[in-house]
Amino acid sequence: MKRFLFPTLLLLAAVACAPKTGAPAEVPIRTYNAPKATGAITIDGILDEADWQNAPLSDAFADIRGVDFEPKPIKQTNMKMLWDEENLYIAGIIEEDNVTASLTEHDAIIYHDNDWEVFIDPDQDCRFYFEIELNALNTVMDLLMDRPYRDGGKFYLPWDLRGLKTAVHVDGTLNDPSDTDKGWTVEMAIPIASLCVEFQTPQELLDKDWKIGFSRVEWLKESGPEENWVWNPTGLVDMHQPERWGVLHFVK
Ligand SMILES: [Ca+2]
Ligand SMILES: [Ca+2]
Ligand SMILES: [Ca+2]
Ligand SMILES: [Ca+2]
Repeated sequence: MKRFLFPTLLLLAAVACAPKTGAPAEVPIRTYNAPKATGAITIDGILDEADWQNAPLSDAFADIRGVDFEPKPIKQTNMKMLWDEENLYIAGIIEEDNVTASLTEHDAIIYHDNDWEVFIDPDQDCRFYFEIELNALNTVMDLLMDRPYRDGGKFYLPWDLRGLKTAVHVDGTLNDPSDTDKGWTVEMAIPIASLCVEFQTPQELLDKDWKIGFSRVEWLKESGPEENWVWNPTGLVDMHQPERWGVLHFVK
């Protein structure tokens, strides 16, 4: 009996990762070639480390429904990534003329504010992946998904990304609409060991490419609907399409 178990699990994983009917057949997948950091990265929201300056700037974020979808985002968003043996480092560069944030409790539903969102599936199997959201007050929501909602997935909000460090720098004034801000920057250090929930080692994870999605929720109108500006469009208003996220390649 035991020898049949492994192929069955593989089959389940393949089914879980297949795109569903009704969604666009093909979405171009972006790849980011992340350099290895040569020095320490101080998580203070300020991207003045030489490593950040040398890291490539991502493509500008587009509407979640597609790179050519109209209307296009009216505010620029980019990201950068770095890595070392301990951490994945993420920088978010978010143009914003009116930086706002209200939520202060850990694990609040952060996308009710304008936010910055990261989705990570290190082993690319569309199961057991991570979602991290934060606002301009650096309030974090982090959770673990067992699989996408479309496959009956459940989220586990009490899960916290052990050792996660995040910081935000506001270039302007927070919650003061009387002036014009330039934007906000996010700096994150994500311990690779804390993403090993499927019996991998950090080195095993670093040996291969990851799936990674970035999204920015922007409430242009208070009444909504919200804008979803993303690095790799999924083709529909739903980030929980892991096979359509971009690829993180670790440059060795
Ligand atoms: Ca820094
Ligand atoms: Ca996974
Ligand atoms: Ca949590
Ligand atoms: Ca302001």
